[in-house]
Amino acid sequence: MTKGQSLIISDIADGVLRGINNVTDTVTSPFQPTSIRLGVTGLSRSGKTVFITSLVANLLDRGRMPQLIGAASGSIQTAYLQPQPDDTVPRFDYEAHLGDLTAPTPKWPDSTRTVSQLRLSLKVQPRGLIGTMSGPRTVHLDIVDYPGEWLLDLALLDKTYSEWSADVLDRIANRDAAQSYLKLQSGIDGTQSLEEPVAQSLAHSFTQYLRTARAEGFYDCTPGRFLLPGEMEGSPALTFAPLDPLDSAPRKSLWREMDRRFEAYKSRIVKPFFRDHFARIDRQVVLVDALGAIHKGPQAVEDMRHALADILGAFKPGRNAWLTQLFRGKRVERILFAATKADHLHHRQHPRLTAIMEALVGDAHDRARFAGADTQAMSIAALRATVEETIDHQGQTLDCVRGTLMDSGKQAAFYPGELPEDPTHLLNPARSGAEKWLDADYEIMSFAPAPLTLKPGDGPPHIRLDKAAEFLIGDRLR
Ligand SMILES: Nc1nc2c(ncn2[C@@H]2O[C@H](COP(=O)(O)OP(=O)(O)OP(=O)(O)O)[C@@H](O)[C@H]2O)c(=O)[nH]1
Ligand SMILES: [Mg+2]
Repeated sequence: MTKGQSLIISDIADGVLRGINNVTDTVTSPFQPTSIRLGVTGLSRSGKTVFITSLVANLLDRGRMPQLIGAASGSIQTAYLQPQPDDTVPRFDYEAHLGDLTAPTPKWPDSTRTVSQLRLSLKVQPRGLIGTMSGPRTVHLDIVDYPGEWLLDLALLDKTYSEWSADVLDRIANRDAAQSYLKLQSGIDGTQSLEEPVAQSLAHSFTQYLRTARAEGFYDCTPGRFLLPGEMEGSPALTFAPLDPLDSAPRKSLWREMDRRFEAYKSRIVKPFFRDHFARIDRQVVLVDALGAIHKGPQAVEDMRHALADILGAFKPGRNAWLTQLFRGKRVERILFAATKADHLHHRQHPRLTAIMEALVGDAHDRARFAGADTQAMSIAALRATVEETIDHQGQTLDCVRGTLMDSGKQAAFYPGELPEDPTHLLNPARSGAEKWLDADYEIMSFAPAPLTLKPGDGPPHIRLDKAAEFLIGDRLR
């Protein structure tokens, strides 16, 4: 059998398995437990870990969830954590993250670099006549945390190594951060036979470039696993880099081996992620640190808009034949785009942030809708670290937020600047390549989480987490 044939057969097998899962998913009576799989994603530092931790804490103790109808009406009777059902997926370390956030000197949780999962089960007593007759039912909520960068890798599936290399080299040609890699690459003859140290130094230098690019605010930093290697670090499937395309290269040459490793990355890393995690998601929240990008400047905003469009492309069955096969008969039903860390802004500015969020995902929004998903944009803070304060400053009143600064540990009131009412005032300069915002500077401070004293029955303070939960899963909890 040729390589091509075996690939096709494994692809069909994926599709068949998916089909079988669908059948078991849908044949559930109202009396059996149902499960919802909620995907939580976003680019690195967008707020995934804090979101999940606070969501779970606020579902366990629902005193601050009035907008979650099932909580306000009392339909949700109890909620409890359970061992998660997927034996090979790391458990989301809820207790450690909550411990960080609720310690006497609270701190933000550490960065997480891989996929993880948590099961929260809720006992729900449906309202109304039929509901009361049927008694309480159990809803298992499986929350899956995965890096948004991994969705960007979907685009690699459509490309050969040669096409990918040409694209990447073209895109990074004028970036300062890439010059050292480009110089190294241009001195390499891909037809030479493979020497592992050469492959490693190329991969190392390319990864260095990706890291710098990420820090500078570029979001098109694929292959995603280069930045978040997890347990794959150092493996051949992560030891490749783009080389100038060649018409032909001899067997055992560096170029041929890079080609082979690129294909291995696709089949051994990208596809299993989509098959085992992505294709099973029912509801999805995409977290976006829009304020962070605005603070970095127009180029970061434009780049984030592109990355979001690519991320959301993954939710459109039909874009990729292999994914369509995998999704057969199933789709992500609801997608929430949430601008996180809204506690950096006085609530008066939240509608503006939401409008920017809506405009940022504009293209992506339509694409997802096209696939039949319900979508919504919102501004939220999963963990509120500030209080609002209006101060007089040189005869002007300023709507500020007050919190503990990360750097100094001191309390300070802070005015972040005024977001424009019309989001195009931000997005247009970004799109047309402006280097700086013309009429304003948007500051952003890093606030430490505030020490908490929680009343019994209350979860941690947040902004609109209940509304987000209602949109995502509320219909199943009434
Ligand atoms: N003020 C405020 N800051 C937040 C909030 N959520 C997240 N942050 C900040 O954003 C940082 C990143 O949050 P995480 O939840 O760790 O983000 P993540 O997406 O899990 O990050 P990675 O695991 O590195 O991909 C935190 O360390 C906080 O500084 C929030 O609701 N309010
Ligand atoms: Mg995280």
